Amino acid sequence: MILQGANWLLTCDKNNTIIQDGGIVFDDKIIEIGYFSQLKEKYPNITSYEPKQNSVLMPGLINSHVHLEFSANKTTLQYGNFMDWLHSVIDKRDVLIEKATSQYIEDKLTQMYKSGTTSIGAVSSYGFEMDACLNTPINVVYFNEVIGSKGDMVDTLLADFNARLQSSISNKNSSFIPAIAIHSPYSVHPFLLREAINIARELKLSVSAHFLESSEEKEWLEKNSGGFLNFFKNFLGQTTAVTKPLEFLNQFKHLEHLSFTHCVEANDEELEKIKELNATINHCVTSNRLLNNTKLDLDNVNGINLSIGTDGLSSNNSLSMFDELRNALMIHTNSNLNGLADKLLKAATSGGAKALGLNKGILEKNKDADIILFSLADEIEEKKNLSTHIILHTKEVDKIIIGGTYV
Ligand code: MCF
Ligand code: FE
Repeated sequence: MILQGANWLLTCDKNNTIIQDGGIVFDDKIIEIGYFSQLKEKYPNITSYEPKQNSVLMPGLINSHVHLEFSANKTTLQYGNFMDWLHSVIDKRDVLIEKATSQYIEDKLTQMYKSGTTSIGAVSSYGFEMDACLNTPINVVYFNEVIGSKGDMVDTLLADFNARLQSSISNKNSSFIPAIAIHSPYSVHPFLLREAINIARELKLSVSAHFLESSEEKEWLEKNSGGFLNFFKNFLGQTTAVTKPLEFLNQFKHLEHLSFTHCVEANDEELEKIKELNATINHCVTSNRLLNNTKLDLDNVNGINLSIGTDGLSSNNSLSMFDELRNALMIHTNSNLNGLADKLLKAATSGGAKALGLNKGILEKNKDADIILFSLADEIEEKKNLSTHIILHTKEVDKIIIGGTYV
């Protein structure tokens, strides 16, 4: 059992409770939080670390949506237009995937925990990054992706998906949790969708899907026209979309941990459905900007759980959650700054935990002890600025605790 103190303890609970000169007692789970001095009296015989000046304790960050297999991209893929990006991914994915060796991905994961991330939702297209995910101390919810819209390919694709899923299930442990990703409404045949979701229900797996990321996707699904028409005609010989947006959402009933990534083009009815499904929106603001998509209207998603994802290095220049949070803080210019910063930290912790189905993301009794500790350069004059300054100034953290162990 350990007592760790800090000047500022952010619980990231629903009231955004902050304890000044706080402390946390933990083993693999959190045992108690409170004032450091009181905890020190109550637990006089355990190892304890005094609060350092301007130190902050908070839950480890949860990156709810990342594609590690595309980590080798830096200047290869095209940004600035969604269709150009998609074409470039299809053109270059083999090259990129070959470059991203297990060691390369493990190094990225190391950078991720050094910058405060203790859990991720990793979308796996091929299963090539599984070893790296098994070797990292980061908790990984491993989303085996199902993709393919052509009717005559569904049996092969389902068999391939099942093989990857089974392989991840055989490696399951307390920090490697198999899950299912549906690529998107435009790219997954209704049969594959139904099968994959049935498996998720049966095995109680978390599910995630990209949803209404671009205006081109929306136009294709609603009107069978726009930038996607040529794409589908040329690559797959299809001239109509395999589903409508609401039809797609309606397949996701009775799943406990469900998230939709992007949703920037979702209308009120679709957002209402997402809410009814008790699903989370994975917000990936940098990816949306780089692929020329619009930004999520945060005022419109009230009542829907929000989480933060970096997406992959296929649509970002960083996998650091603090970099992502800084971008989110800068892009959402309509929101009140300090209120937005509070909301973002909650989305990056408890919001992500709900999306992935983890008992983490809040500093409270009985949650897993996934905690980060770092120090601000100077004193906080106004408590209401705390989240803003954390987001602005934090690049790496000083201590990372995952499941009660210092990493
Ligand atoms: O979230 C971004 C943009 N939207 C869709 N897909 C991806 C993203 N980053 C990587 N991907 C992957 C996806 O998982 O790109 C591949 C899929 O396996 C090809 S999409 C035709
Ligand atoms: Fe993605």
